Amino acid sequence: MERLEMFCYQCSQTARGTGCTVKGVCGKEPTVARLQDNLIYAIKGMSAYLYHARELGYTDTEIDAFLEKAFYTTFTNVNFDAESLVQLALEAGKMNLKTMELLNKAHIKTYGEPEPTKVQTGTAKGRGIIVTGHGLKAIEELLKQTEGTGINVYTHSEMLPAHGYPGLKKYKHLSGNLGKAWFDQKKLFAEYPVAILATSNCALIPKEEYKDRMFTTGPVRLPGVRHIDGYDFTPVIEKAKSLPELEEKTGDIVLTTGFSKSVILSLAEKIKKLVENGKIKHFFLVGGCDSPVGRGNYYTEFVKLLPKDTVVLTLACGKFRFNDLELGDIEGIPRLIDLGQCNDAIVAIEIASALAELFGVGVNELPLTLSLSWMEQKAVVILWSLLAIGIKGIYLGPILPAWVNDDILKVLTDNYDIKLIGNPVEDIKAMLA
Ligand code: SF3
Repeated sequence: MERLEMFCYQCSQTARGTGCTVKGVCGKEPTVARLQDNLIYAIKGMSAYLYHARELGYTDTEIDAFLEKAFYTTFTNVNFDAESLVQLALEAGKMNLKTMELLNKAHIKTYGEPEPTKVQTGTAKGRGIIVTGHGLKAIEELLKQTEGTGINVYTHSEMLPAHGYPGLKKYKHLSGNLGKAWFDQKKLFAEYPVAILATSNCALIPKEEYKDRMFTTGPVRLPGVRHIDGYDFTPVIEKAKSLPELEEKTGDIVLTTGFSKSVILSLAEKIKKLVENGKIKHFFLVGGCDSPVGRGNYYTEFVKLLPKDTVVLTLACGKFRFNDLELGDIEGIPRLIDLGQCNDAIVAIEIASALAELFGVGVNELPLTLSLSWMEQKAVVILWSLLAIGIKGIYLGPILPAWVNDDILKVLTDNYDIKLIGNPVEDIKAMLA
């Protein structure tokens, strides 16, 4: 049967709509199509943060209106103007700052402000549930419902920061963390015979061997996996009870998470003195969405090679490349500071602004370099948030997203001094220079 394909209004031929990269087949300027893709990724990322804020009762009509406008703009036949699509991406970045602020407020009002917390890796004796994704509301409900059942709840990947929130860490059966960034799921979930709950994006289609003990909630759906609407996790708990107990096997690594804005700002005067005395030479923000492709181990090497008089702020799952390293401290200031999930980029921005004020300089004049990994829709919108507030000289890696062509890269490098990661030794030399 003949099928109606997507129709391109520019060249009157069937086309892929956005994402066309073949100049001459679809007459639409590829850069415009790529900028539309960029905008779609940005609003997807923002929507995810907004979704989690709404779960906790926080909404904002200005953000809703922007999403509507931006999404409409990605029609194939409504905006052919590259310049205005770049402006819209910047607007998306600004609106994402508002969205991340809203989510940060929702998290803090609901669970308290995070506090530095040691998180054990490995397993405790007993039955268990692993929770992956970004949904704090889902893990909270699960913790409530598993209290007193003897089931241990483990975090995975972006759920690690849950351990820092007073309203979540009060549950003693929030046992620890298993695994690293999102893409180790297949190996990790096959290894531990426990129930699994996926709460947000970055869930992978499961292997047969653990499909029957995996559950999704919220926006996540996986083929053959039972979905839970709302927050009644009885089926997850019943499944966990039917599975064998795990043995106590304490991991060698203890992670630390939960550095909030207040914690860092309470140390601001001390940090200022250490900088003035030359004991802290430079700050790095290293993090973002980790990727299994490209040179992800660049970030491990990078952090290992940093001089001992430097401090690393981190967030999102990119930190699993190096958050098991013992970096020590500089007169009580930890050299590795985990600020939380990717949406906590807003905390990093607020800290950088506060430090800039303290030193009486602009953020770009601080001894601070941002080196971000990206892979995900959320990383795209966070990048535009940083560009929207005028941050320059960001290093990006491990690979460029597919929608960046030479023209877009030129805009990013000319206007924002974006650099691509290279060799960690050379990069560190250049950053410190
Ligand atoms: Fe990104 Fe999935 Fe890890 Fe939230 S969104 S960080 S990859």
